[in-house]
Amino acid sequence: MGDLLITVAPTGAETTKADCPQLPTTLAELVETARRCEAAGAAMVHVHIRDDEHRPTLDLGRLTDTVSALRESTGLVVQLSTGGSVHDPLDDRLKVLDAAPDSCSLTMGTTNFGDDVFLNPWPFVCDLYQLSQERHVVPEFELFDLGHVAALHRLLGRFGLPYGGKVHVDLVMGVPGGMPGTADALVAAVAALPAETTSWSATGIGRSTLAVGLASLSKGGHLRVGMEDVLTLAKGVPVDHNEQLVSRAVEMGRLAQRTPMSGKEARDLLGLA
Ligand code: KMH
Ligand code: ZN
Repeated sequence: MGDLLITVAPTGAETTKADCPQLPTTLAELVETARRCEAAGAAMVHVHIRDDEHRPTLDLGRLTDTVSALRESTGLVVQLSTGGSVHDPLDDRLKVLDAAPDSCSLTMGTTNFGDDVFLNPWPFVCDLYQLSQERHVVPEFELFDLGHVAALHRLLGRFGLPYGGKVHVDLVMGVPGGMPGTADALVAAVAALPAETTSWSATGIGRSTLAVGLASLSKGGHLRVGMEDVLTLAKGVPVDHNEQLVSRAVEMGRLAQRTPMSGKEARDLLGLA
């Protein structure tokens, strides 16, 4: 029985193919990545897609094809990003649910994002949450800041539990503009989570990846890793394939006496039918 959820976030919307040719941006590359990451120990994939020029897109046809291809080729829980890129309009981000993924990310508030702003106004958060309930998509609440934890209390208080009855949270730490990727910040955020929370993971951006991963394991949390969040294994050592990050997460889990869960076990954890 697995007790460690490892989510892989293989692509993201921020890194260019020109800067990082090994980033999986085509559907074929994404499927190959997903298969290898599942074999290495991942149970969920957090998906951003790209167009033919490798630019971030929320094209509905491509999203739908991506969900189908990942379902055909893997047993992973397929989570589509509703965050997209900082340039995506809110309406397009709502339409992501038309692609009928198992899960969607749902960020709980606006945050400075490097030099940009990642916009998540409260009415948009409410609309997206209610849409996820209607469409039977399980949200993963993305918390970039302690204020987002408070917003999650408010959302659950107003609209009740997500589809499936489970509350799964991901702490996204170390974004320039959000909470820092430190053990202290993780402990504070976990202590403030709503009582309804049934599982939580954490990811540390860039160099905070190891500090956050180890802190998460020591607090009994789950792990998200991937090239969306970090592009090096150590200073000056680039990630060649997302599988390396998943394998490292498995190894960190092994030291903490945790066993990676399968996609099926992850479905139970997240309340997916
Ligand atoms: N690309 C970021 C602006 C999500 O996937 O929901 C937002 C993001 C969060 O990656
Ligand atoms: Zn994302």
